[in-house]
Amino acid sequence: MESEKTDQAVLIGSWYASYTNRVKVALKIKGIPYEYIEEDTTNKSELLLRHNPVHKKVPVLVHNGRPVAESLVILEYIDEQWSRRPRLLPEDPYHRAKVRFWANFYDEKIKAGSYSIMKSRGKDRDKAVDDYMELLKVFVEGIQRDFPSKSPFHEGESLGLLGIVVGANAGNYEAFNEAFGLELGPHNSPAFFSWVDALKDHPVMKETLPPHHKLVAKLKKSLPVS
Ligand SMILES: N[C@@H](CCC(=O)N[C@@H](CS)C(=O)NCC(=O)O)C(=O)O
Repeated sequence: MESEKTDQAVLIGSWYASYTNRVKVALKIKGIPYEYIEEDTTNKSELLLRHNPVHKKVPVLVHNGRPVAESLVILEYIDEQWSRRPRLLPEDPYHRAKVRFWANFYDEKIKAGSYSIMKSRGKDRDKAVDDYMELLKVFVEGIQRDFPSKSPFHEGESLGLLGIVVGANAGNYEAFNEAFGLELGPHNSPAFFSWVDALKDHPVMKETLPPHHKLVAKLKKSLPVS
């Protein structure tokens, strides 16, 4: 259903959060005008708490006054609500299921793995990096197995849901390396980082990813105290 003349989309988010940036990319890909409200997650607003009382997290998309929370849910909502625009999910139900599966794997395992790296030091850090590489291997092999002939990161000419999820997060890997003294890159997983390098060069992704130095400074603040 599209009633664009009366549509009002408001995104509550945080500039550094890839969860927020994936929603920004989806709205831009779909060409949906939106108002953006920056949230300070260290001092949560009444607006955020009212619209996401369960998780109290960004992002929240408020569409015509009605809130939708959880970024993957929001991406699917955007795709269904503005269905005539470039699709974010494939037409084929099996491929849709596989895209959802790998997007969930990315959030539950790979993003969680990067938090483990951020929180650890010394030998624990080395172990966290090894575990992270193992997860990337599982991801790469799974994608290659499930999508042997077609990239799951694009839908036609546009970025698809999985491309948005991976690009908005791993597209920051150079800032992650600089902030945490790491050297993650193509030598670890040529396939994964070649996908990421292509995704972060997409014009919409490029204009949406946070500025490198600003993100490095923000990430450094999350370093554990030794
Ligand atoms: N599963 C959620 C995760 C969102 C999330 O973790 N948001 C962070 C920003 S990086 C947040 O709001 N953190 C504030 C907090 O945890 O209190 C989603 O996909 O939207």
